[in-house]
Amino acid sequence: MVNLTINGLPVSVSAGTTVLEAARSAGIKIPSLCFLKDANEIGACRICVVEVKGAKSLVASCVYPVSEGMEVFTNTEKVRKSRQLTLELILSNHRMDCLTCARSGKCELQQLAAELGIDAVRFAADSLPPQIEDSAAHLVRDNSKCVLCRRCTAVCRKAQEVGVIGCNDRGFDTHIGCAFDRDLAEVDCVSCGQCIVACPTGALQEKDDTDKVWAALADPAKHVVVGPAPSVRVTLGECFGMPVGTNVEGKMVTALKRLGFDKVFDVDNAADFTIMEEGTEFLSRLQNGGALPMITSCSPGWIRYCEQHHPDMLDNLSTCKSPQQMFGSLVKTYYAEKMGIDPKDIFVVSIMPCTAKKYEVAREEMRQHGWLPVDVSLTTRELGRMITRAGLLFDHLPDGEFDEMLGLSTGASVIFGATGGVMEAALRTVVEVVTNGEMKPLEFTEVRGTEGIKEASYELPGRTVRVCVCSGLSNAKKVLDGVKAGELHYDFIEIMACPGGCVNGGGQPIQHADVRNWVDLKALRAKALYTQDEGMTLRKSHENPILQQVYREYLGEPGGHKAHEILHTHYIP
Ligand code: HC1
Ligand code: SF4
Repeated sequence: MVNLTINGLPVSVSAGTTVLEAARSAGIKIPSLCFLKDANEIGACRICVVEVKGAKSLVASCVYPVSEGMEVFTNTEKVRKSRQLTLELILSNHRMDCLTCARSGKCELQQLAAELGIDAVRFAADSLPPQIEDSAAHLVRDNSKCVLCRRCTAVCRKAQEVGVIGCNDRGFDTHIGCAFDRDLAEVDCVSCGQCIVACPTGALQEKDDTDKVWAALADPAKHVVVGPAPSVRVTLGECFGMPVGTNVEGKMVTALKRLGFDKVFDVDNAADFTIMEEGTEFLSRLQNGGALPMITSCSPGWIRYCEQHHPDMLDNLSTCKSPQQMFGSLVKTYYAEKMGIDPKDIFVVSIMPCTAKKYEVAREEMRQHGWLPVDVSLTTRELGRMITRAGLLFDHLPDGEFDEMLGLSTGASVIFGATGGVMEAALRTVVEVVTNGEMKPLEFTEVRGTEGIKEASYELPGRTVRVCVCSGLSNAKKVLDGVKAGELHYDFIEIMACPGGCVNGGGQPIQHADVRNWVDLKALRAKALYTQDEGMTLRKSHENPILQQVYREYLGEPGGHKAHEILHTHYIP
């Protein structure tokens, strides 16, 4: 252990700890801006400076390691003045339209200004014009609000190993963009949105599609159907200040009904369909031959990455549509027929933790009979804004229930939102079908947890099945490189583009670095899903009575001709 003092208090921490972390452990907050733990530790912004006795100048505490006998001062006049001046200089080059900024109230710069006592802007630039880049389906960049912290470029390069954004030019001209200032839509961005949730300001935000939904809700000719993704129920509460990991399923359903949707179904129900189809497909590939390892296809950011970087693996992808797309397809076929509504009059909205879903809904190979299954995909954040705009006091809402028909789901689908959840859900069904009996235990704990890569083997009659679960595209790359090199051998792989899976998607509520650096969002949100699963009576997709009914009445056999027509797709290199 290393012993030091911070503001005169004795502190003891392990070697290698930074001054910022040591202060935190002693209950002292050092403000920071560019620091994002494990992603961006570059000490560039100089907001986190402190005095260290004997050091020639102030030091950046986020990268400065502790040493024995060190004396640190985090709150001297010199420190306060330096932080204020640094922040004033950042603000001098920042377009401050806080009143109308999408990040207002959730902006780290705004919070810092308040915490550091900036009550006037001495060096305000003449009004800076917006610098909008909105070529991609999922994201809008406004560099007039960028503080050059480089958190976005770090996550894109390190966590995702996509690396399509970086610093262009030098000095006062430095700005974030793609190489040669090409538009984001022209490069290999996978639309994951991890850069958005890493951004401290309003420089990056999702493309807001709420107006399209308000318009549909106001159109009497439209029958508007909505379905939220598995993980949204355990994150939406954060938009309203609730603790991370609060399950608000009932309030969310009531909010959707009060917003005026004609039917509130559940994408969890579609996730059960995904398991039936994907499980059947996997067994068929095992028994009849087919490209192995089979790889899950629900994460559109991953699909895009696969198309761009591993086109030779496209045959390995499951042909199943994602639950989002199965949901839209079932609404516009089965539900439309049952209700006698022309699918062209149905407007399907999905609520997703994901920005890549905005890109997925418009993929042309999803088109059926002239319509696209999902009309608009909103992020959790956009739904939060709609609820606020409608004047619904979220914490006052009573619990509601999903509408029948496509609203009933099982615990297997609930856990889809966490990394390993799709694999576990599939195993619950596959193992039971193969062993032809009640399976115990129900939990496949080996594939749970937030590690980026997990593997396990299961003994099925006649063969061992080797599975792998990975999240974050840098991990996907490692696994795929290993598979191609013949070093890793799996039969079934789950890949989610976002680290930790959908609970940590790029469309999830914004949490400041001040929270993200110290709280494991992925683990807390996932825990809420596993807790919901534990409390459910039905926990295996094949036990869902709605599924059984829809297959009986409409789809025929899982993996059969009609199921293929409605629930599957194909990806072409
Ligand atoms: Fe996901 Fe999926 S788990 S990809 O995170 O397979 O977005 O929550 O809806 O489609 O079900 C996302 C979540 C989600 C799909 C499902
Ligand atoms: Fe990189 Fe994802 Fe942002 Fe695209 S959306 S720039 S891939 S982090």
